[in-house]
Amino acid sequence: MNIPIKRSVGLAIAGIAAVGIIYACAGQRTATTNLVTGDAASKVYVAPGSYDEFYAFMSGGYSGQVSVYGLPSGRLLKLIPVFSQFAEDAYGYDAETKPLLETTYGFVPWDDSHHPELSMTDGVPDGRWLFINANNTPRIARIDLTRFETDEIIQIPNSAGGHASPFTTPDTKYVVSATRFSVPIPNTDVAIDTYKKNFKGTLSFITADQPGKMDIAFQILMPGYNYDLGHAGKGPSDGWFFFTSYNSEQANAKLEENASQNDKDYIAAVNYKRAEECIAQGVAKPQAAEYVHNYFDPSSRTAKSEKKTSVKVISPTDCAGVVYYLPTPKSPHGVDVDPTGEYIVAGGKLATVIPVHSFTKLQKAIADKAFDKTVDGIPVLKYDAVMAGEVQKPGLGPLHTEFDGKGYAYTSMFISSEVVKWKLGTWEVVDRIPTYYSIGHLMIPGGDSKKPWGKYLVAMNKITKDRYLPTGPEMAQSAQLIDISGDKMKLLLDFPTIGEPHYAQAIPASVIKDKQVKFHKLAESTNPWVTKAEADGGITRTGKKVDIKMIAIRSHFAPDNFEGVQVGDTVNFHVTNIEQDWDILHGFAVLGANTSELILQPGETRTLTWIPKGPGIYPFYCTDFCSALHQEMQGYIRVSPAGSATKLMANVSKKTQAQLAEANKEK
Ligand code: RUQ
Ligand code: CUA
Repeated sequence: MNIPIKRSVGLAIAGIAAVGIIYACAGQRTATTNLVTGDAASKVYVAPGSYDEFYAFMSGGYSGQVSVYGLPSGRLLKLIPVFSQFAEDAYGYDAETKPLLETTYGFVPWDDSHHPELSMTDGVPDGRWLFINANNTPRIARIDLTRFETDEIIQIPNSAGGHASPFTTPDTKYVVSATRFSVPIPNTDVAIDTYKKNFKGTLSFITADQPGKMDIAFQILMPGYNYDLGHAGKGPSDGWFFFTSYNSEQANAKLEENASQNDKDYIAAVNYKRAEECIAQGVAKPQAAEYVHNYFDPSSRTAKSEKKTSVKVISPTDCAGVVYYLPTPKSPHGVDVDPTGEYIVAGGKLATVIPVHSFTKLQKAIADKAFDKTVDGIPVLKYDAVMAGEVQKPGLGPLHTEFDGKGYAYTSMFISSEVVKWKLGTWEVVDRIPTYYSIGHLMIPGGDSKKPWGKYLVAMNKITKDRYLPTGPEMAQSAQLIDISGDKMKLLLDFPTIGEPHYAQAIPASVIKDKQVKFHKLAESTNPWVTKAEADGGITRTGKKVDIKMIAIRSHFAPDNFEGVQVGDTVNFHVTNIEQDWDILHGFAVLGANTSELILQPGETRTLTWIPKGPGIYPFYCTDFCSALHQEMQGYIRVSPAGSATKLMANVSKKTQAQLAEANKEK
């Protein structure tokens, strides 16, 4: 096996030999290059003017966003702002999108997003929406894939870390979020060393298939472990959800050591249809819990934030059969269900095997009551009774598994930096390929669904080191495209990524590309501040608030001169781009603004709020090179001292000051 990196056995972590990696140095580059076979370049070459075959959606990790790449080229197509402010298009800065970032902790302009998940119909990605989780302030966002925009964000109450999220059910009825950190529920002031007594976990099921109405359907109260990842069942296991947990030791300090003691932790197998029955029978107790739901209405293109006050919580002790624990070796991380829905594959970070559970056996074990014990009302099934098989000697540090739909599974090996291909049913390793370096997630388009498009695999690597021209102490994270169409995996391409992509999903371009909105119909805009025609703009004063309505079109603003603003005023520029043509955007920026510019899609209205600091003349201009006369697209606003006699003026064509005053009166 030609692995161009040297390995040396490193220190032992919790009794498992970890492997330290010495990264390839320049002298070894030839070996690396040899891994790329002769036709690799032609396989990733997408000629200028041609389209890629797949859209790939990568999480931004600590950037809080989603980035969209074309595959196989690895070209970056777009960055979709989700949980973090994004000055490039005013997301989270302008009045229209700011409410999306509201939480019960106030305005939170950042998060850590790990797992993009496409909506599905009958277990197959359908390209309607993309969901993504926020890890730090637990939330789930829904992105509309006709516009590539964040439309909705729901906060998860009774949760302290939204990591196992937002995996979807095969019909997208629910997306889920499990708390990574257990905390007192409801959260309250207790001594940390009362962990075992007071700390609990929750698994949340969130209704996801009705735009504008995402909500917490119910939560299941769980033992105080750490919940890590999840995946829905499908086919025969449809109606079930599987979540990994670690720290079944319930340690509250030095988890590195103290949460690695037990030989096995658990996968929680949740029968959510059973949960629905219990709710129908009134078993769930409504609990006071504050959280917010934020929705960007596509017709006004304005977001609103609303507060919610209660959730339904089920305790497994009151709803028998809702949760079972499957013992799983050594702090499992990923849990993935194969396309047939029979096999549940765990990634045991510190395990020496890849354990696979059988759904058929799980059903039988429940019927036979093959239990070891019960934890907080949750029966723990016998390992041997549910085990389908173990992949022996797969490598070190198995994390995540995806499937090609042809009977093979591909598992990322963090410690030994490789992808391992193995056969479902026989559990034999059939191929392996090194990654550069320290792979986390891997992704096959549709690779966690019923119908994978098993042509490519993308490895998402944590460490980049020498793969690109150096850029100081921090290097970009790196993805690698691997051809999995044949028996042997073939490395095709490296491409740098933004933030830290944890997981990604991809879908054939044909599913999405022809459904794109090209512009927003001005006639249908319900934005309260829309200006639909050139002559309809103006300036109005309400106390110390001044509202300016104006249009942008190639190559001017109208009105483009304003007077009558005073120091101490708050000025809202409500700018409408009245273009009705694809990809014709305008921007708006004003001297001395303490916020980002606006970027206006054709047919939309956005608002920049500006508080002038002193008297003078302030220019504003279009920031998007929209036309030959883009540099002429400008205007002035005059600011006078407080109490000045300067009259309100907007140079609206043919509108007199008297008419303006009259229009003002009507308001
Ligand atoms: S994970 S640490 Cu998806 Cu492997 Cu977030
Ligand atoms: Cu409009 Cu430049």
